[in-house]
Amino acid sequence: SGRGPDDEPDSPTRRLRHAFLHHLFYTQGKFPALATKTDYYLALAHTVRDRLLQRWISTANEYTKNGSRTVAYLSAEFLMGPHLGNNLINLGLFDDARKSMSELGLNLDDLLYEEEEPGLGNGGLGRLAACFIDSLATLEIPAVGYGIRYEFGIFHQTLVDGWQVEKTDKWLRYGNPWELARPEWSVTVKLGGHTERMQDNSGQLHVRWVPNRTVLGVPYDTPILGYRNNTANTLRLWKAEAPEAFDFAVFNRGDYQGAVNQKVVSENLSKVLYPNDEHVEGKELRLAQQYFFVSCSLQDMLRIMKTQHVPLHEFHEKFAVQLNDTHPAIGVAELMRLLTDEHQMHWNQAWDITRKTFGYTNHTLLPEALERWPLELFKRVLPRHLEIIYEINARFLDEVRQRYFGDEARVTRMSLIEETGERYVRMAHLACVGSHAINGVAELHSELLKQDVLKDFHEMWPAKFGNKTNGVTPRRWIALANPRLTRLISGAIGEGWIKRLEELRQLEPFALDPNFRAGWREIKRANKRDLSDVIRKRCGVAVDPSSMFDVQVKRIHEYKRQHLSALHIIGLYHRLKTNPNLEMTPRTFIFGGKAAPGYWMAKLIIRLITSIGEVVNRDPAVRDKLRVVFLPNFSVTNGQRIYPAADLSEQISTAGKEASGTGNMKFAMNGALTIGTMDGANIEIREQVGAENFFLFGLTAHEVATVRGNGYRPQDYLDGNAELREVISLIRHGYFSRGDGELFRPLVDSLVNHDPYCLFADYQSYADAHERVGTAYRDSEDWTRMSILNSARSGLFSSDRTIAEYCRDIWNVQPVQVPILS
Ligand code: 26V
Repeated sequence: SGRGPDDEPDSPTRRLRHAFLHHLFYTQGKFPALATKTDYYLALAHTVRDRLLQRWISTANEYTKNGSRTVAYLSAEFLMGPHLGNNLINLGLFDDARKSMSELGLNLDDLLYEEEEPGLGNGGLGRLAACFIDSLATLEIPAVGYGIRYEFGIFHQTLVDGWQVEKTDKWLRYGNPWELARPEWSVTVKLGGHTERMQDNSGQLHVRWVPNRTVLGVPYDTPILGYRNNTANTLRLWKAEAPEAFDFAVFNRGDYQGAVNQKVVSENLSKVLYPNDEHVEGKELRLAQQYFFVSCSLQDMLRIMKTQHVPLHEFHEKFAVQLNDTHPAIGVAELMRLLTDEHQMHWNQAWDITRKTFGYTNHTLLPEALERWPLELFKRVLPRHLEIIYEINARFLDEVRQRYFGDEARVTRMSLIEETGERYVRMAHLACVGSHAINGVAELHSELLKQDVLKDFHEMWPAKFGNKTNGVTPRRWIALANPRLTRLISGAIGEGWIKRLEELRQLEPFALDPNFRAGWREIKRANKRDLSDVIRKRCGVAVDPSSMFDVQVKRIHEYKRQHLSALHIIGLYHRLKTNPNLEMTPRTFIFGGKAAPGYWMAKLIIRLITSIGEVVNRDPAVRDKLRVVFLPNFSVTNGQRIYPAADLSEQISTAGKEASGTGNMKFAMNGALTIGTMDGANIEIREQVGAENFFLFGLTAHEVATVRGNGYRPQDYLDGNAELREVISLIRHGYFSRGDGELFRPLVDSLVNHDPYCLFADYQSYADAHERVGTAYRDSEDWTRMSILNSARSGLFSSDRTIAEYCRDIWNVQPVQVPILS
C-alpha cells in the first residue's frame, strides 16, 4: 500500500487503510488485482462495522444494567437505504474514509454506490420508520425497531417501451455485512388449527390453542447509530424458518417432498414484501406475515423482561410499543393471549397492561387502505385471536351501549367486527380500542381523523387523540445526500444544525448576502449537473442544468396526481406549438416512482409520462423549453441524488388525501420551493417558510368535500377551459401514442366522467401557479433568496422534533447516555 501524505503511525486514515486491506484479504479472500468493486465495498463495510461493534455492545450493556424503559417500534416496513455512508457520517469518519480510499486509488463514492439498499418498504410509511430509528438513536432513547427481514424487498423498477416492468429485488445476493443473526433468541410462532377448553383441578377454565403448524422466527440484528454519540440501537428483523423438529418428523416418514414443502411454506412468511401501498388485499399470507413478526417481537420483549427480572405486570413500564399503522395491530390480541393463556394473568389486569402498552399511529385516510380481514380467513389463520377479539369487542360494546344509551347505530359503527354484508375484522378499531394514544401524522390529517374516519372513537375518548407531524432525518437527507450544501451551511453557522435543525434559522440573514447567494446557487447548479449525468446514463436524455428542475418523486397514485402534472405539461407544449415565439422559462420535468404491480391505472400514468417525454424531447420546436424524463427505480439511493438537485418540488395531491408527505420536507430542506395544495404537511411547510415563498394552488379539503358533495361534474370544467380541452383532445387523438386513440382511453374516460381526485377542478389554478413559478425563477437572485429561506425555515421538519414529541406525549421515555468507550 502506498504511503499517504499524513502518515503518522496512528492517524485514523492510516488505521482505516490497514483495516480495509486486512478485510480485503481475510474477509473477502482477495488481493487487489482480483478484487471487484463489491469486494472493496464489503471490505470497507466490515472495517466500519468493526468500529461500531464497541458502541453496540456498550449500548446493550448500559440498557441491560439500567433496565431502561424501552420503545419498541413495530413496523411491517423499514425502508432504510444504504448503511455505509450514513454510518461513516454518524461515526465522524466520512472524510477519513474518503482519504484512505483515495490513497489506495479508490473512489469512496463508487464504493458507496456498490451497496444494494435494503428496500424493505413501499414508500412514506417505511421511510418514516427508518427516519424514526435514526432519530431515536441520536436522541439516545433506548429503542428497538421490530420488523420483517424480507428476502425480497420492494421490486426493482425498469422501463420497457415506456411501461413499468418489475424485477425481483435480490438485495441479499452478495451477503449483508450490517446484520448479525441471533439464532439463540429464536422463537416459535403458531398458526392455524383450533382451540380447546379444559378445566383444571380448581375449576379454572383454560384455553389451549392447537395449531396446525408452527414456524421459527430467527432475529437478525442491525446496529443503528446515533449521530456522533455512543448509542447504537438495534433494528431487529425476523426471518421465518421451518422448525427443525417438524421437518425431521416428516422426513423420517420418508416423505422428502413433504419435508421440503414444509420448509418452503414456512420460509414464505418472510419471503417477499407486498408491493401495494394505500390499497389492501385480503391475502392470507399477508395476515400470517403480520402475525408472525408481531408475535416474535412480543415474545422477544417477554424474554428480555425475564432476563432483567422485571415482573410480568410491569410490561407497560418496561416497554412502550408503537403500532406503525394497523399492520401490527394484531399485537393487541397477541399480548392479551400471551398474558392470559400463556401466563395465566386475569383478563382485567392483562387488558389494563395492554392498553397502557400500545400507541397507534394512523397513516392514511383512504378507505381502500384501511385494513379489514374477512372473518373466515382470520379464523383459519388465528382462531384463538378471533375469540380474544370477540371478548374484547363484547366488553367494549357494553361500554358503548352504557355510554350512548339506545344508540345501536353507533354500536354497529364502532364494533371491531363489520357485519353489513360479508363479515370482517376491523384492524383500525382494534388498534384504537387497544391503545392509550392515537395520532395522525400532520395537523390536517389528525383533524380529519377526528372528524371523519375515527369520529366515534374521538367522541368517546377525546384525550387519546393527538397529532405528531412527521419529520425526516437531516443526517441522511442533508449531511449525506448534499455534502456541498452541508459544507456551505456549516461554514456559515457551524455544525450544530445537524443535531438541532432549528439552528438553520441562523441562515436567514445570509439570504440577503449576495456572496452567500452566489455560493448557494453554484451548489444547486453542481447538484443539477450531477443529476443530469445520471439522467443521461439512465434515460438517454440530455437535460440542461440551467433549466428549472421541476421534480415529482413518490409512489404513483391517482390521489397524488402525477397525471395533473402530465396534463399541464401537455398544456405548455400546446402553447409552445401554437405560439413558437412564446417566452417560457425552460423547464426539465423529472418524475420518479413505482406503481403497485396490480394497479393498472398507475401503470398507465407512467406510460403517459414516458409517452409525453418521447414526443416532447425530440421536437425541435420545444426541446429548448421543455424536457420530460421518468427516472426509473426511484429509491432511497436515487432520492439522495434527486432532492438536492431540485428547484421545484411538486406536492400536488388532492387536498385531504395525503396524510402528511415526507418528500415535501426533504425538498424544502435542500432548498427547493414547493408548488402544492393545502394538504398534509404542505400546510405546515407553507406556514413555516412563509406564504410568499410557496406556490399554493387548488381547492382546500373542505372545498373538495363541498364540490364533490354537490355532485361534481368534471365535464363542466372541461367545457369552461379551452386549454384543458386541447390537452384532452391531443391525448384522445393519439398524439402521444402514435395515433393510437385507445391506449389512454381508460385514463381519459375516468377523468372526463368521474375524476375522483378533482384534477379538472384544480387544473386552471395549477396552471396559474406555474405561471407564477416561471416568472419567479427568472429572477434568479430572488429565487435564491427564497430557496435559502425555505431551507432556513425547515427546522421543524426534523424527525428529531417528531420523536421528541412522541417521547414526551406518548411513550414517556428518557434518554440514557452510553458511557465513553473504554
Ligand atoms: C398499506 C398496505 C396494505 C397491505 C400491503 C402493504 C401495505 C403497505 C402500506 C400500506 C399503507 C401505507 C400508508 C402510507 O404509506 N401512508 C403514508 O405515510 C407517510 C408517513 O406517515 C405519509 O407521509 C404519507 O402521506 C402517507 O401516504
